[in-house]
Amino acid sequence: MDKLILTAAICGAEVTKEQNPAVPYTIDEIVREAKSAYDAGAAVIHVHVREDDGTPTQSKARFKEALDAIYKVIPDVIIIPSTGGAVGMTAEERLQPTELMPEMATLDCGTCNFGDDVFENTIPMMRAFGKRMIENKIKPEYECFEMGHLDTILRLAQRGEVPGDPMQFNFVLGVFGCTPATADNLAWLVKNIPAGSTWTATGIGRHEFPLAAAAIGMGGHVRVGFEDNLYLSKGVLAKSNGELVAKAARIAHELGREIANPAEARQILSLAP
Ligand code: KMH
Ligand code: ZN
Repeated sequence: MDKLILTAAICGAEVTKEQNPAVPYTIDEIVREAKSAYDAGAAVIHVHVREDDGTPTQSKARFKEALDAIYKVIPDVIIIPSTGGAVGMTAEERLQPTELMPEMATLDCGTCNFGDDVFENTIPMMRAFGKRMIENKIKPEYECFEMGHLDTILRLAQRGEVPGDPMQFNFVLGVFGCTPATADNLAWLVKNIPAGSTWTATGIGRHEFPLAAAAIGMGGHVRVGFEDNLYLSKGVLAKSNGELVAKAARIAHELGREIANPAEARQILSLAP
């Protein structure tokens, strides 16, 4: 079994300081949270950015500021900027961070309900995102919120419309309106990915750690962080992303799975060293 890649989704676009005061908005706060996650064992940071007042933005300038500031403190970390942004943003808006030529970026694999909202990812949008990532040599992290998203993205990959093998999937399970976070659903998804692919599991809310434990046992990788869950345990807010990463690392330790450092994670993900 490969070493375990821990990803921290430190910020997201939807969670607020009202829900947990440690949610980062400013560049300094984003760096603080990235560093806490890295120190606890995260090799990968999934980044969204906000205005200082918390408003989500996909501004290229704001992403550049955040990425530069993170790399200054933790130069070897792998950063996966979001092209999902926040519900309601246009494709052009969402694509801005790809102009910075990151080594990876998320690519969302289909339209779905997202709580009371609809997260729009039409097939023409996915083609446009895939084309941009092929042109800019960015490895996508394919985010699947629904079972059908996997088939959609595999068909686009077969046609060469999005980057192909080796593919990295992130199965985000438990969003209200999408596929539930069960081990059964995760197993079905994993069974249907091409040989040689890598995958990460993300459980939303109280499902974060049970799904992480399943993924650790199955040989997959794990994402935790404020984007997905604000609590360390029932009723106890996490003080930092680092606390959430440390908990995932403890579970891995108990299950005998070693944690990958960024260089090892780059190798597992077939990224340039
Ligand atoms: N904010 C969600 C609507 C991504 O980063 O690619 C979408 C999202 C996905 O967070
Ligand atoms: Zn995201």
